[in-house]
Amino acid sequence: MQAPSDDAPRFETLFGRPPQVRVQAPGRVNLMGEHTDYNGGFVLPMAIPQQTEVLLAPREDRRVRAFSANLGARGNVDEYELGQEKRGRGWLDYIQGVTHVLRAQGLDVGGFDLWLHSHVPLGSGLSSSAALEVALLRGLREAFRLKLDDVSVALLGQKVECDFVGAPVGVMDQMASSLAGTGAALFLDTRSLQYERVPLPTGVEPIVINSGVTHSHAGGDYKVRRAECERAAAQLGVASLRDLPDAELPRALALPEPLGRRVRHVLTENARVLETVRALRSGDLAALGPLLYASHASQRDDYEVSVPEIDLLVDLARTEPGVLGARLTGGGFGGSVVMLARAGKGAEAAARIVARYSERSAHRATVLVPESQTKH
Ligand code: GAF
Repeated sequence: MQAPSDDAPRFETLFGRPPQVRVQAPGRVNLMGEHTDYNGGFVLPMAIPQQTEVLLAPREDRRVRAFSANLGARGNVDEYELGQEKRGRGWLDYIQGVTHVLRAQGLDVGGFDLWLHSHVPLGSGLSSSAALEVALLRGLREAFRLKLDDVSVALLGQKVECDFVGAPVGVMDQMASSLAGTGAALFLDTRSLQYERVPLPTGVEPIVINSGVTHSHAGGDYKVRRAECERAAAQLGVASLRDLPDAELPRALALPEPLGRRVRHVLTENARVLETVRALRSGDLAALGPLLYASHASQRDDYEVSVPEIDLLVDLARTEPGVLGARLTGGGFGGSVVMLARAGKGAEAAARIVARYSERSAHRATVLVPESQTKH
């Protein structure tokens, strides 16, 4: 797990007093189950070692003063008054969103000075925004003794996105950041919120490579996909695609393009999560690769959320004998690829893939996992 950087002295220089609370929350990588969460389906994320750090100190007044270390020399302390949160201030929206939703739940907090430092690359499909929301909610829980369990923290983080930032996301990322670890996947039923931790078999290790192509879920494409699923569900007479039996797929495929393909992705992806959980539990390594590649093909062809750079990384994975399989992870339209490799083979395979990617792409890919390859 990433060691905390020493931001406390910088907090003190900036705000004139030491921080009282210091917490972190991780980004996530999803092994299987993409675009299933807002359809009430299954997901299988893990935490990544990269975290977002929050340092804060409560104030006597109702002012919030926030600084992002990621903005470096360009960054200022941005401020607002509690109760006067207004959307449209860039990264500060995530902070304003947290205090806004807490108040809406009757959980009022006082003012505070805040230092943020994300080691999760922004726009990489690895949930830097969920890590920020969960880290800040953890920090405020500690500083103001809020009675919130980890599931409530995740649900509030999702509300920040949906109700304030304007990104109608599912609950996977915040649940992963709040509840998952790096050694086991979190098998989550997003409808009931029941979850189980499924350890990776000893013979397998994950690889996570950021393509360098960034995305934003407050942008149009993610919303369009979600709306397509809702339209398909309505036309098929179910409240959510989770309620559609597999036997109904032919009826879905008769819907106007592209709705049938969107439904096919969601139904087959849910099945792939269940199958991946079975393979992980039974140590059936041979089954994992085909599942990952099938998920990628489904995201690329049926759900249409991939981009050429991501497809290139997945193709390069196929040339590595130590790599079992690969797929786009996260919301798509850029972002990162997750691979499963034979234990001990990941670092070298990832380095070769990134080197060959750089020969064929204008973007710079970086290896986030295994962590020994990580550059902060
Ligand atoms: C993004 C969203 F935030 C998640 O809720 C999920 O829908 C994911 O895209 C796609 O699986 O990360």
